[in-house]
Amino acid sequence: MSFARSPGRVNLIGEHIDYEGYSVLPMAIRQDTIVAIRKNHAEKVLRIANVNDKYTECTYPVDPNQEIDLKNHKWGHYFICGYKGFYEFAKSKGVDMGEAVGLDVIVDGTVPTGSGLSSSAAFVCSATIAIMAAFDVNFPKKEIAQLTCECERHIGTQSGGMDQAISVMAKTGFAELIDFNPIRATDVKLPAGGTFVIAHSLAESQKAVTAATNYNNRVVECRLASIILGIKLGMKQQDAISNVKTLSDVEGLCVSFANSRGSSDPVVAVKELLKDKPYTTEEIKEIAGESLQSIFKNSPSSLDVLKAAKHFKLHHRAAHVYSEAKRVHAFKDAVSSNLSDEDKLKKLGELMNESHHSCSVLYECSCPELEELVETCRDNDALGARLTGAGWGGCAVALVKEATVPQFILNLKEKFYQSRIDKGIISKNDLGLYVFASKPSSGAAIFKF
Ligand code: NG1
Ligand code: MG
Repeated sequence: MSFARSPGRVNLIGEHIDYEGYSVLPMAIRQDTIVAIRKNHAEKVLRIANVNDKYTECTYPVDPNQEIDLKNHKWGHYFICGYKGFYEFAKSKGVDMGEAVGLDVIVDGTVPTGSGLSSSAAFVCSATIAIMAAFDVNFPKKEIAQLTCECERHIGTQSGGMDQAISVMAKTGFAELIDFNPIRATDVKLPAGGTFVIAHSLAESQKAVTAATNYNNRVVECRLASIILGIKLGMKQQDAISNVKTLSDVEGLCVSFANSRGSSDPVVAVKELLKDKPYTTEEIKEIAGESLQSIFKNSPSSLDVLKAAKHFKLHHRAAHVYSEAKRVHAFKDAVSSNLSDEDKLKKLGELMNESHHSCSVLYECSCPELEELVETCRDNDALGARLTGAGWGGCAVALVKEATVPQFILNLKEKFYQSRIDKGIISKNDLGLYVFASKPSSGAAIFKF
């Protein structure tokens, strides 16, 4: 029997930019998902049970090439993401896995679901690591971070790699600056005297179900913005369509075109080159010289986005991504500057507030409950507050002076949660699950018996 655990995370800054190739700055939380696993040679089936009987037992065939039924979402699908991804990776490494065997699996978890704290990545990572343990295979942490990110894409979201990277590579006491291509983690020691408080807006965001209009829609919009920027910065249409995948891919062009335009700042390029009003499908086709269906022909989940979209807010989305990428570095620079701890915390709070504004106004991934919660945090002396994770519901994170944390939490209970308790939305006894202070915790681990 083997056990694996992997934690959820809170993203401190850098929202919706990992899939555009930009660095982000999350920390692991203590809440985690635990997977117990053993081989079952008698039955050729994957049997996945949960300690919480809200999640009924799921069974799947042992075939690692099985398709996941995305139209019919089940919690066990996340285990299969890990299973498929593990086999693909093992194959690419030349590991001979022999004939597939049955697995008995039990899952237990404390990461709140649909809350922007990455319960999905905690599950996918612990599942993948448990499978590695069951088959006595091991890979370095960096490779597991890359592999688990690819695993989670089997659920149909075009995820960046932040959640899996932090869940696998976190260290107690540190937030991590995560860079991509290739994945790297740099320890970030947060200034003394500040604490991050996580608070749930009580709006649940079911990302696997709303992908076409929310998460994947933004990924598609960013790709379209990059193609058009590439063309406007002098690339041939076909080159841009074939070679430009993300907004970070075109940032370099802004530098080489700086001479003629006087600025290499991509935020300025967006202002000058992308119109403020939304683009229609026809307008984009005109600029790109190719239909959107044809540009995305190899990506079924992007085609779903095109079916659901009326227009594309390219200016706003790109302006968010480039400005948010700068804020991540400003956050890291403030932490390592020679400012006093108090001034550092003030600066971090300001950057968090700016990040929230950008998520809310430019990226439109907030919701009324999150707006109210963030506002309540600021009214109660948070140094800064913002939505965290994908948004459209889920949690906010607030930076609070350590000495005032208990009072801050009491105020949130009174001003935000009490009316929800009165309406029966949550029970008073569960409040501790919805609002809590969090310290940077440790990453994934395996226990074998
Ligand atoms: P959450 O909030 O855990 O669903 C998602 C993505 C991240 C990142 C954030 C937005 C997955 C697994 N995670 O996180 O990669 O893009 O949104 O910053 O899709
Ligand atoms: Mg998730």
